[in-house]
Amino acid sequence: MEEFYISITRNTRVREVRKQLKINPNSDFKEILQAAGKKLGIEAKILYNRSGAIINNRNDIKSEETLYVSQGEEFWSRQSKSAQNIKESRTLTIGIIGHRAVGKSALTTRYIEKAYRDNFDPRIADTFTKEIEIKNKKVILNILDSSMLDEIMVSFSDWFEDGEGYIMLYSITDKDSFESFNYFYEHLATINKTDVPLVIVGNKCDMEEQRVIKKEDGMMLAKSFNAGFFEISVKKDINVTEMFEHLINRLYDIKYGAMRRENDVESTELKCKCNIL
Ligand SMILES: Nc1nc2c(ncn2[C@@H]2O[C@H](COP(=O)(O)OP(=O)(O)OP(=O)(O)O)[C@@H](O)[C@H]2O)c(=O)[nH]1
Ligand SMILES: [Mg+2]
Repeated sequence: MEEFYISITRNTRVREVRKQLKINPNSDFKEILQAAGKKLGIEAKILYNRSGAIINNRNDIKSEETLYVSQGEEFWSRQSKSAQNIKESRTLTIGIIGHRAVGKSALTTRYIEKAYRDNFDPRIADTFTKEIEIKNKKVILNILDSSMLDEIMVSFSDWFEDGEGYIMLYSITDKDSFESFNYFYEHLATINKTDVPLVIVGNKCDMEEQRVIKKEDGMMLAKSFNAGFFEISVKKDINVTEMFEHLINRLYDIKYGAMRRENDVESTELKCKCNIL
């Protein structure tokens, strides 16, 4: 049996972001249950599938499915509303899409941990969470870090559909990473996600001497996708915060604010400090 991934989420009526869990060929059911609980920060006792059936055998777990992790309570849809501990917090979920080695995980780490790791550490797809403050309100930000080392299906699985906005990341030093965007955009269309806030981002602008994608080409592409545009360097921490703030504020306004949705192309006017490096 080969390893595969499933999505897991807490067993609540309020929809929460799903996390990826790798199922190893040799792990038994108890280990899977423990790993699921650890990942969600709870003590896992029961696994339910989407229709509320209890899964208690490793062989009944299917690749790519979503399982609900319970601490002993009934499947969420069978609970009475009053029995539920509904905690409404504001959440925003951003997916990062991009070709292999463009810096998706480095970008996630830079934003979540304010750190940069220079080693190439191909990571599996995963969800990262950080509490931020917008307009004096606490907001839970989820970042879905996809990985091109996984099957393409993992990146566009159920889990990835939780994105409410997406960063499409390429490297200014890698032509393939730029050209793959049409393909990614088509995939976004298949999950009905082209009408959400998008931002096209050219990373590694500290490597000016190895640039193969002109800034104008990035801007043009962003315009054609009706998306925002930034050039950044995760390594040198250039424009990373600005880019996230731009996307987060747009998402927040659409989801929680009264502001009408506007085209995003004005962000192209943002100066990229990379050019003067
Ligand atoms: N010079 C430079 N290198 C960077 C920058 N951002 C990331 N890198 C390097 O690029 C390599 C790939 O970064 P990752 O974050 O692992 O790439 P990824 O997109 O997550 O790759 P996969 O998970 O394999 O799809 C690493 O060696 C990073 O250190 C940057 O802004 N400048
Ligand atoms: Mg990665």
